[in-house]
Amino acid sequence: MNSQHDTSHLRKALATRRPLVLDGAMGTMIQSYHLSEQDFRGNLSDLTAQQAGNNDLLCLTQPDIVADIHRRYIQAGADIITTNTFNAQRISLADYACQHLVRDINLAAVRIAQSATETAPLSTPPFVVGSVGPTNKSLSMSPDINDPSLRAITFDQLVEAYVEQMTALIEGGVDALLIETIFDTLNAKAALYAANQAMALSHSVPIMLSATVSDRAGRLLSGQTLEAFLISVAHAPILSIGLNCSFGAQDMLPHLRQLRQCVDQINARAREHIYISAYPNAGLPNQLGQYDETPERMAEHVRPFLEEGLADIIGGCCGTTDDHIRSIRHLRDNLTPPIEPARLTLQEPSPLRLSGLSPLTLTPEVAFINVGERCNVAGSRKFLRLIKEKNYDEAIAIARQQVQDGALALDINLDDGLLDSQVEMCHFLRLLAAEPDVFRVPFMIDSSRWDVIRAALTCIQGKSIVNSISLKEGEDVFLEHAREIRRLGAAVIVMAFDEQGQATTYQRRIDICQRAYHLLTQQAEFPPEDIIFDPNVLAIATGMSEHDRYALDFIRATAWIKQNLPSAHVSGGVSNLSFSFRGNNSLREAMHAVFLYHARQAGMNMAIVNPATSVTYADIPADQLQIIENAILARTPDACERLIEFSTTHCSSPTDANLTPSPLERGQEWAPSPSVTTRLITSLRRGDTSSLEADLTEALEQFPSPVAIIEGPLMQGMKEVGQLFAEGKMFLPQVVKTARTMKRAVEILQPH
Ligand code: THG
Repeated sequence: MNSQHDTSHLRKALATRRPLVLDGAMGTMIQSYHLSEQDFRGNLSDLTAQQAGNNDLLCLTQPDIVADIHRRYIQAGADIITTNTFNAQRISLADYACQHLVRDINLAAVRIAQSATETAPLSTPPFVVGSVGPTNKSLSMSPDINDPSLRAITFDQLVEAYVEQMTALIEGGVDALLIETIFDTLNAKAALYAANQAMALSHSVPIMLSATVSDRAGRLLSGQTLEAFLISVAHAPILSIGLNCSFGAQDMLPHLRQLRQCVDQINARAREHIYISAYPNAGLPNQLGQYDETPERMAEHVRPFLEEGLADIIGGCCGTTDDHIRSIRHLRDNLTPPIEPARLTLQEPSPLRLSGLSPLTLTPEVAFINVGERCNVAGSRKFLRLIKEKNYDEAIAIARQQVQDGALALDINLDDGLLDSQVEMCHFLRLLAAEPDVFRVPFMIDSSRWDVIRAALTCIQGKSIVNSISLKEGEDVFLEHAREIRRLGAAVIVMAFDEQGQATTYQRRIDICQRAYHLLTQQAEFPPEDIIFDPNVLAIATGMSEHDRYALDFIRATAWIKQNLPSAHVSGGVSNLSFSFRGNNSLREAMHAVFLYHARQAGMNMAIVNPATSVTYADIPADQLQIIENAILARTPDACERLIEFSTTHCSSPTDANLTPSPLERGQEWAPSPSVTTRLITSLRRGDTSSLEADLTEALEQFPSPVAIIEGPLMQGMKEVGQLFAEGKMFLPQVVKTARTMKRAVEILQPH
């Protein structure tokens, strides 16, 4: 190990609570040397592409300039300097035909930074952190507005590129990796996955993360809120998290306050403290795209970061120079740190935290998560047909409707013998990534195939739930899958299933869950709050008396799990319970309501359900309730027979036979019909193309010309969108959807 520090040194330095000063921008400083194309190229004459602007290449061709910049930052008072490697991975370097230089650049960059620290005036040399940028490709966003499912790169390709870079940085001897300017959480998750691999190849170093927010609402470009982002990356052992770039310090302040709150919540229950970093730009860009806030003004804007105890690491990004860092250092040295707030420590267990674009935390307030079941080719004939017909618009509409009906998460299952499940899963997830009103909730990846599960996790920026793993194939496979799920940052459902088969009795259910719990928490270091047990909801009233106690035993097992396996949760697929009564929806829904009522009392806090159901426990007529309750709780030996009898006399009409009419089939509620102009504006704002055809046809009759429609309601809609975006009330993926909708509208009008 070449590092001049023990890897815990950085953590110790942060624990003193005196904020550490990070350096400023590399790019701004390089520009001040006015280098020519030839200077960039140096003596590397075999390079064919244009190299001007390939800043990282200077580690090889102009090492003295890079060293000079580091020295200037150290002299200005930086406690931490950053290697000149922001783009030094093969994906970004491909633009300069320099992929073959990745390792050399990174090794040279660390060497240069380390040699610069030797000139430091202090007794403790500054820390050297390895800069890892986001690359110029996004894993969550399509490069083509016409094809939202397209991706310029895959997760595994990005991981491979990062492993190459990070391995060189770590072998070179950096004190930490700084994964910075994160604009897409999925890219960051790939970086974390790669860091884990790179460290296994050499040794561990702390990981620092820094995201960049791109709108006033404080979301990442890929649409996540800061809290959702934090949840998506919290599976990795991170030393610090923070913000860089984005706006100037002044505009960063509210986002930093928000981040502080989220991090404090996590720190309250964490073993290892997560620190916060902030290195803003030198103000907002001027008309020429330059950042020109003076060092003094920037320091004034940074002052509240320190006074309010918002940041533990503080430095500069675009536009900052050694003078800015000197000002910030001066500020730090002359400020008495705020009285340490009574650090929040909470005894209660950590909650389950999930995310889509928004966070979802299972707290006493959100005591129960209902997961929509309808995007399941095995559980909905309609969904299967739509996928087979490649009618993805309507398949997505099923997802959207469930969220509108109140589903807090969505189960997605594409396991079917006639489908290429992995391809379909990834395609569907990538399409959903462009649907912010769907993707705001977390997903549950439902598959019995490991390859499908793993592939799905590499397509989602949020923190998902894997549905499911089990001990079916023994402990080794179980643990291997659990560890990979952890590295990919998901929670997990464990089915009560082992080498002997599915657990159907109370005793087998609890034995398997206990065994799985111990394996996961003791051998895979799986956090118990990320484990969700499913003790098997099986059909009752099948005519076989062995099945009579299935529901009761599920409920009893639930109570046992909640009492004996701390922090773990319980879920189940509720609609399984009533399979014997297919075709009799009203009875099925009543059974589900009764089952949920009792299972929730026993501690079940998640369930896969049809979110459109309107039947509640209290609505069920007393006589019917008693019959159903007797069967579910196995109160009398003939309770299930009674229920079957009751179902034959109270069968719903045969038209009910094709099962749960989804709210979609019941028709969209567009109730008191607004004017066509209002409808078009609403469609644009929502990015909803479903009623465009009809509305535009109507508009063509009312407006003098198609152009008038474009210049009237459509432009009006776009204007509103621009306004909402400027106010931070809409975020980028929503705006992209709007643009697609506008494009579609113009296409419809084209022939006219
Ligand atoms: N545990 C876990 N995951 C699961 C289940 C579980 N995933 C799948 C399933 N069970 C839960 N999902 C459903 C979805 C639909 C139905 C049942 C369970 C259902 N569908 C109608 C039927 O088959 O009668 C079909 C209706 C239609 O075609 O529209 O009942 O237990 N972890």
